[in-house]
Amino acid sequence: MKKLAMMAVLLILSGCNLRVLDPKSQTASDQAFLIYLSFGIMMFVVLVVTILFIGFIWKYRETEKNRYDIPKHEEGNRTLEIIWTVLPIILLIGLAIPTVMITYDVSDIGATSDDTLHVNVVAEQYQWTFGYENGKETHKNLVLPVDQEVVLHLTSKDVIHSFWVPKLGGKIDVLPGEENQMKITPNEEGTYQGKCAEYCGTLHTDMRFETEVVDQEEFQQWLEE
Ligand SMILES: [Cu+2]
Repeated sequence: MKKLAMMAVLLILSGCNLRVLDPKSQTASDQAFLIYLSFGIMMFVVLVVTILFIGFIWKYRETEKNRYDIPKHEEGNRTLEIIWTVLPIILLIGLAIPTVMITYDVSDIGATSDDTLHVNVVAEQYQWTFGYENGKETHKNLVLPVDQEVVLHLTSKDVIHSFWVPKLGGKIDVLPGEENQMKITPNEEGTYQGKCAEYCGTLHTDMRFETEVVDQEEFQQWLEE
């Protein structure tokens, strides 16, 4: 009982500041759209199957009249076969097209413009280093300008970490010896919690950080400080 109560408390406390599906960037909005789309398609399938299931149970229930009937044997039904082959294909195409488009767009670093901001994100046990183009470095706070395209270049010095700011985008692995990239355009000012989402050692929890999205002027000022 005590254990259960403690687990409940942990669950409630741990969920405080890392809210998912509350997008504050274009990338996060696109990803949220994909989640809602796949959930919608899934619920549609569940609904249709449930209605048919209940309908058939009712239609073919035992009654006084049919108790001793032997059902006619159906040797395949072309219309039905076509429907349940084609319908899932259509649903999957409807899911695949936006998924591929958004996934490629989020990681299409080649399509950036001249005023894209590039930030080097280096993970190590147990801290992040956010490096800007003018040489400025921070550890606990990643500061980004609002409404500007940002490309994060993510690498690790040791083990596998995972960069995660739920309100700005999904998790992305940070690997040693390899660079992963992520394109985000924050569209609302504010402070968003971030963390390492891959257990990387004893002080893994130290890898929390804050992402501050500020207006352009404030950002330039901060950058030159
Ligand atoms: Cu880590």
